[in-house]
Amino acid sequence: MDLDAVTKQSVLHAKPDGLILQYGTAGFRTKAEHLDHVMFRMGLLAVLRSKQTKSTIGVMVTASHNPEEDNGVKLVDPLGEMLAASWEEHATCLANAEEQHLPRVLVDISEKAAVDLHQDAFVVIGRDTRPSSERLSQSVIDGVTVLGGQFYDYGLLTTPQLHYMVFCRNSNGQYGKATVEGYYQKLSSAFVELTKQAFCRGDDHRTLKVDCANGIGALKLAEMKHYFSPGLSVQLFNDGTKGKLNHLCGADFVKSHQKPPQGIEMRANERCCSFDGDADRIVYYYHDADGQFHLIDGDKIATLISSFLKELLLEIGDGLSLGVVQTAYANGSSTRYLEEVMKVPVYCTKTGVKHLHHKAQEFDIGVYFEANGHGTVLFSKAAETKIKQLAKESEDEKRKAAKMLENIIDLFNQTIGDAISDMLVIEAILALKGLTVQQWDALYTDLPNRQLKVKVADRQVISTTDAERQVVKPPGLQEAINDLVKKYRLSRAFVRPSGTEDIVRVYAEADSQENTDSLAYEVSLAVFQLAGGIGERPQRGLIIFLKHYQNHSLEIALLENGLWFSSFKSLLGKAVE
Ligand code: NG1
Ligand code: ZN
Repeated sequence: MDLDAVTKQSVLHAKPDGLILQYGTAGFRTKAEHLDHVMFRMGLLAVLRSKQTKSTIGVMVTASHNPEEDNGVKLVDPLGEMLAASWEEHATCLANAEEQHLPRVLVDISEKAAVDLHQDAFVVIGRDTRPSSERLSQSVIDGVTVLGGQFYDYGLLTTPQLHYMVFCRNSNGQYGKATVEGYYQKLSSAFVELTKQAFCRGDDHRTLKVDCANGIGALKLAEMKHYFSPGLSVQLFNDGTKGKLNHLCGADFVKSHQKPPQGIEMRANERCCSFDGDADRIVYYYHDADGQFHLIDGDKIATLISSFLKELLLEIGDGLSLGVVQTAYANGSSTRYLEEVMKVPVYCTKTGVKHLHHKAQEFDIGVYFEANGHGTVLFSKAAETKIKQLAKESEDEKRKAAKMLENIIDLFNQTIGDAISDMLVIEAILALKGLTVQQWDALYTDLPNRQLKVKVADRQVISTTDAERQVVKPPGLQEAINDLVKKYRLSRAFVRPSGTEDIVRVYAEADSQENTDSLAYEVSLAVFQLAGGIGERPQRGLIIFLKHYQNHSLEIALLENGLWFSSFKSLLGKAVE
């Protein structure tokens, strides 16, 4: 390691004094202007990780669903997975090292992780469409080159495409060709093969409206859509030509506000979906004939996919195990349906796909989805081999089912949740089963739920256990939540510090929306009081007051913002006081 060169270069990517960042749920995320040094240092770290694993490592520059002004970075491990937990600590140390300590921290990491410094290093880089992303990815490249690493810059990519590239390269092309073209071809041919049967029946003019969050998904889907048409024709909205990234659109907006994005033309009963800003999440939705909005989130996506897979597994009858992995944010109705109606084992992990992914690897076939629409399906090597063998050798019906599974394996991006890949899987299943979006939605009814954010001085004062469903610290908070939950039917609530935003998240569900909102408010207040809330206190009166208004946008602006009252006042002026 040429530490002098590192020191010289690092001055050009100097760390702002006193800035401390944490490698969180999905890497580092904050305002773009604070990230230059982090990018440079993640370039350095990617080289060390590449030398240590003797593999290609990925670096993705994105802040997913965060506002356009934010940015972020995460490293992708050799199999296309999220960075190993022990290296997250190294990432945090390196990002926070003061300038003069940087060489020592690099040496420390190399020693602790037994990095062979003579080994070659190769890093691949991708970025989303944020205005800051190009400059920041150049800082990553500066970090890679100063440590003597080789790199390939893919430029604009969705996050899951970068994960795919990393795995392709490390599997010597066995997983697929490490090009954008290779990605399009792999997924599209699996989709076309899988849906042949359905489209022969004449159901060959499926259309789907896609809200692309004004992000990278629009560019990539526009390139890809010719590969799978005419079976499926997608119509793109919020394609980035006019609107701002993630602003009033995208999967996160639709899920958290439980309403359609702006900029999409929806007709009654039409199937629509939204990607998030880096196209690793997807949610579906529609308006019914009465104009009521229906959201089909990650939980219902997991349910559709699991029931389809379960049917195919029964047909091949080979005893392969199927499990579903969720987080505490999964709607209680979905868990009940999966366990009691479908008789599928369900597991709960901490928030963040790395946790779900690892749990899902314990099954022959592991389905994992976060309620927000981030998820995929993993097939073990043994399951894949078995399925491939049955697709060649077995008799009619069994062979047909095995062939479908074979194509499904190729259609899923098994490295990480992928909005494009998930969309194609869902469209294939709906076509094959002849299901409408309404029939899919009717599998079960979601319990009313509400997510709120509370601002506190230091969100790390809250620590949790039991897959984040129970608070351990600060004292008294869990007892307060327990007492509040007891007041309502079918109720559940939990709180946890966000790993991507400087807030505490509150989740509540109960038998009615009114009770859910009351519970969410009361829990927010408990957090505010017991965990050092800052700014204005959550206000119950305003929620009740708002019920007299039919305009949902007012209600949402108020509820979503930790500083509820001020945003409310700014919308309606003195009239509300
Ligand atoms: P945080 O901010 O830690 O809650 C959010 C999502 C996660 C995950 C990450 C990464 C919720 C409640 N949380 O994490 O599920 O997707 O962002 O993007 O949706
Ligand atoms: Zn994302």
